[in-house]
Amino acid sequence: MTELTAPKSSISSKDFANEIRELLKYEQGVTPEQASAADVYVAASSAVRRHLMDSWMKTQQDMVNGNTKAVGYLSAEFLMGRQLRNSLLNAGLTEQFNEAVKELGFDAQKVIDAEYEPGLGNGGLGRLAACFIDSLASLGVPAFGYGIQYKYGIFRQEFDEEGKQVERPDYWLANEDPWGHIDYGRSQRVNFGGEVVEEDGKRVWKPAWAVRAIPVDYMVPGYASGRVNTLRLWQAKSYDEFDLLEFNKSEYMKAVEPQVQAENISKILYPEDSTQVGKELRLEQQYFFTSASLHDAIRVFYPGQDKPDLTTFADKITFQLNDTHPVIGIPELMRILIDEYGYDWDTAWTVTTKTFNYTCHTLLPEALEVWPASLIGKLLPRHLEIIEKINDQFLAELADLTDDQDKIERMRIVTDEDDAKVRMAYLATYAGSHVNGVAELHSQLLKDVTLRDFSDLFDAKFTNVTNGVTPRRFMKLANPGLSELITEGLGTDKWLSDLELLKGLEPLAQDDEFVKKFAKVKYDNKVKFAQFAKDEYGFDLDASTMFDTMIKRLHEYKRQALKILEVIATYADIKSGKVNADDLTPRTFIFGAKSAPGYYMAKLTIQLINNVAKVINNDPDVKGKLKIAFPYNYNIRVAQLLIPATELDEQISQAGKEASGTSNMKFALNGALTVGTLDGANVEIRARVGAENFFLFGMTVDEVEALYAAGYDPSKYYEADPRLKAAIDMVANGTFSDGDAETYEPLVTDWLKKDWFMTLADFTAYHDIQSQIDTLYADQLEWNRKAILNVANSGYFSSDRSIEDYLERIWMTGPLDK
Ligand code: 26W
Repeated sequence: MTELTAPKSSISSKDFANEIRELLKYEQGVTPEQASAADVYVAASSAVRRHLMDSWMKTQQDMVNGNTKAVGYLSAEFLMGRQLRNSLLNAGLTEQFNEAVKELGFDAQKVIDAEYEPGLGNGGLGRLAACFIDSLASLGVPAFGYGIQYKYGIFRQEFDEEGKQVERPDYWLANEDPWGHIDYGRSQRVNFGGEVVEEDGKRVWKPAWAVRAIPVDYMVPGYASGRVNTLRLWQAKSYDEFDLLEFNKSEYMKAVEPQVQAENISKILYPEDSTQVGKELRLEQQYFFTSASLHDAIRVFYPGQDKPDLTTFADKITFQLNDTHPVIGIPELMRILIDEYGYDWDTAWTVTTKTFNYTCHTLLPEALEVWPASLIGKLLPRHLEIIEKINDQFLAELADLTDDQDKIERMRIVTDEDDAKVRMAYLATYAGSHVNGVAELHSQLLKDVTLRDFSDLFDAKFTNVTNGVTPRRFMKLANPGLSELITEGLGTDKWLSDLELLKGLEPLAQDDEFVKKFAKVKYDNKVKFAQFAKDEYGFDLDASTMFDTMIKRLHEYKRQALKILEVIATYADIKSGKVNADDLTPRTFIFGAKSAPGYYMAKLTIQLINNVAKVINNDPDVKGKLKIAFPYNYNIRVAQLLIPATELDEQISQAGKEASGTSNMKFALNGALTVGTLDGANVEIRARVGAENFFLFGMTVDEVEALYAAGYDPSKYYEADPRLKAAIDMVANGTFSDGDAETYEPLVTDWLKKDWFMTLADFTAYHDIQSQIDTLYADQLEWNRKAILNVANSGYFSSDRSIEDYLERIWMTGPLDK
């Protein structure tokens, strides 16, 4: 007997259909006959919100009235993905929805597809925030996600005739957003600029301008917890709608200028990933949402109190700083406590340090934010004073802890130079109670390298929380076939809220019948993806070939170049007759990647992949053997279709560069095998699924270090491996640029002269592992056994487990009472 515990609302499909009809009539003013799929999407979404309303209100009340400390997840990015299916799942309304829309004469998928995906994040960091708020709600922990409701999310990517990336604005709010509830009454004032003056012995900030932060609330329904939390995203609005003095015909544009300026703050998500963007507007965004969120928390937890006792603030809510982007919240809370509520410095410091914790998501020094003190002084003069005072206090503390003057200098939060800089990661590390990395290796490297001086002196602050992903979206919704098979295999669906139960699948890897069913699910997912790729992109994909996927932001350290060079080398082998195409496992290489708009090398790599695709896909010599598919505008929706269809997952970053990775977890949980380096969470995945079920290759962190130290010369590798040489020569000689040798010259020169991420040094090892992959793939039963073992042993990588680790190691709180 299969035990089913998934939430199921008691409402009938008929009644649900009637609710949709009502909403169509009274909200949209259309009959079901007149309605479009988009209308039905809006009405159905509103209906689901209504069903969640009681739980949401009760959760808010219990949170404020109870004594369980809440969590505030401060993040500049929340990459949520589409909401309707997820909300239906958690509200227990999936079946009713499917029936109801049918009854209304609509195709369920068309209704789902009417939702435009909110892309309010760049990649891993933003998606992690989305997984975390899902898990917090599912565990019944009272929590707020706090961020920005950008009007334009991550750009919509297109490819032009030449295969170059073109960025288009992502105006995701062009149509009605039934999920976001604007709450004008709970807006906050956020001040900027001006000066600080001395009044009655006090420092008083006289700001020059202000914007109104208006909260837009999104429900975050938990799975099977009965709890609904809030994602509160702030929208910037001007206070001065019109400056009427300016308002005559010729000055019309000028009249709306202040409004335009204020509203620019929440206009656009910076499309940068892992690089510093020292832009004034970005600092404005960071201050805007952290200031509004801190004030909001005071409003929520001390309702109606003019003189709240904020010494208890850290018992009400703990704030997690998702990377350095919200770190300006530290001096802001100091300022609020001292200037707005009259606390002394030491009391304010005690409260502030207890309130904040910091997660670092990178190892690239260029991604650790640093702001010119002059810029902070201009935008936030009072905050600069506070930061300087924190720095002074820190230096005094350090002087007590060590005699090493060089170390003290290296650790300064505010650098000692003419054009002084503020190091946000250092500020967070000093002021926060805990600092964590996002995978074991990453947390170790933070201690050994990036924040070494700090870990020497404040070791107790440092901890690790390995990332995780939500099984609701990335298994149940993305892979219904596998989910059903797992439930059948385990005899329960409880694994969706207790993912370690997947371990129970282990014996089934030896059961040939089960393995065949598993293989069938994978094959069906491939067919489904191929159909999607046909409809959406016009690709002709062959589901009988191996689906070999690399999806992630385009970055040199992630080494998409390694993958494409290996594909080119194989192509060259076939063309030159060295390899008989019939001896190779036919593969479809699938890429998905956006590049930061200003990242030249990354964009050139995209162009190269597209043009290699053009050549290879049109060459009859390799037809049916090699194919490249590069769907543009990779996003959560594409991920949900592609991950379940993938057999081989590429996680091939240079060791010591990828903080964690999270798609690696999604792939393992969906039964793909990984080819990867010992980097980020790959290390932990391999340890759990077993070395024999993971294709490991490449240098380790120590080997990378040693090679740098010895003096790295990439050209040696080029000379030593004829396949590598052939591949690079092909790029250099214009094979993929209509004979033009100039096009990829910057890439070729970089590979041969610099190759900072040692693509060439790992090339041969990467090739050598390919024949092992082919051999195993030839034995489908064995391949799928290993894939099942990956699923069975990846339960640890649930974001529920990550959140439990945060609760225990950092937040020191837990679920609300039932
Ligand atoms: C200042 C510009 C900027 C913007 C974004 C710098 C850095 C970032 C992020 C920290 C980049 C990011 O998304 N990091 C990724 O975080 C994931 C979640 O922890 C990890 O799995 C990835 O390894 C890491 O690259």
